[in-house]
Amino acid sequence: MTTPSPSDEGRLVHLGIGNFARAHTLVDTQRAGGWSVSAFTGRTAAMADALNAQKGQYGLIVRGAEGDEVSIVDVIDEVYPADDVDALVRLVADPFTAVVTLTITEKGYSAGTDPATSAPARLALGLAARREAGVTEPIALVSCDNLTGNGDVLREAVLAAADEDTRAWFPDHVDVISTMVDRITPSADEGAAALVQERTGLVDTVPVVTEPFTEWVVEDRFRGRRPAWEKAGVQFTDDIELHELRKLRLLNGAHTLMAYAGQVAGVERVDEAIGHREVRALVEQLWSEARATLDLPAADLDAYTAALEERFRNPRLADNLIRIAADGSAKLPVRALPVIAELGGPDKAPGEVAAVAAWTAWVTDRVRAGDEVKDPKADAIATAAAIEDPTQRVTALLALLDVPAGDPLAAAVAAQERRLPRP
Ligand code: CS2
Repeated sequence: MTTPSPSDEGRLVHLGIGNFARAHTLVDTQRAGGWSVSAFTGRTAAMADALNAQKGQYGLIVRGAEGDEVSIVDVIDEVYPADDVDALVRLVADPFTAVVTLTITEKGYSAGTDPATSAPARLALGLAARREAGVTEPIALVSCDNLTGNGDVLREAVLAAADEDTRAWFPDHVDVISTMVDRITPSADEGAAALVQERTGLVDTVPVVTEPFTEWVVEDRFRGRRPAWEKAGVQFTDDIELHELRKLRLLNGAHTLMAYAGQVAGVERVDEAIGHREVRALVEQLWSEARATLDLPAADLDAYTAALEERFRNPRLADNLIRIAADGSAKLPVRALPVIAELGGPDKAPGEVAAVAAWTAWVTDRVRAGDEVKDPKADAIATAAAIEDPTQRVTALLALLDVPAGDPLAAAVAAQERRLPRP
């Protein structure tokens, strides 16, 4: 019997190869075995050169509260810069490719229909080529970003950019899968490369640092091939929405609150923010509100938030709040605003209002200090944050979250801004 080649089951194409995918999705794909990965970069094309120079290998440092486990991940065949549209089209059209996973961040789904700037639009071109090539096996597009119904959002974004023939062909040939992904992955610290080399011998310019916890819940409706992710502990479900909402509202919601309220209060890292008495009280408040929107037993929610608190307190992970603070205009409408609406307005959700107020206060501080705000709407944020009158300033900032003028949220946010803990 001949040994099968390590990658004879199929090819997975990954879009957006940042730290998160390399700590999560690709690790599970390696554990599943039998698949090769062709990846495309997100923002930084330099990642393609760095990983190709290392033959796709990189060091993974799993940083627990007690110590580090270091291993080499070796599942990537080749990495292309995001703008290599020809390569993406060729790979998606190839029948050996059966799965595309995406970690393109929240803003990637509203990037429009121009393939030069939009990953969903590039995928639409790839699918058109697959249709023209006559490939019959369904391909699965698997969204791994922090959005409610991320598969539905992806489907809309791809179809908006697709030609008419591809739109008609799509339902029979493409599965769009929602998933909930979870693994806190900070930016690698300065000592990470030396640690990887010392423990594994690999000279690695792009190591990944992550936490021990990892979770991936995937909608169970692939018609074509997929990696045997269950071998890596991935859970398949028919009810993805509850998993998504629980994680978005409890983990990501608390993250967003801490990112802004923590920095406004003068701390820099997640473990410091959760250890700050007043910031922690705000997190508790936000959790009690978010929990009221989740149809899950109290004991499950208690266990979930207790585990979250322990993860946030990991003193060795050094997760910087500035990482989580990026792209607030794309995150707050997913993490905080739906809870405020579902609970019946700002009066009913002071913890969620605090998350929004911490954002308006934080961007205002940054803009006025001349510091960068990383956000797809950075220019509009700078203009709004410069407005002198507090009510007008808050109203203009909230408009960037699609909150209409006159909404009671503006007054609640302006009042809450004044109550935020300061150094
Ligand atoms: C964070 C997430 O950047 C953010 O906004 O909330 O990256 C978070 O660390 C992951 O979703 C954890 O799974």
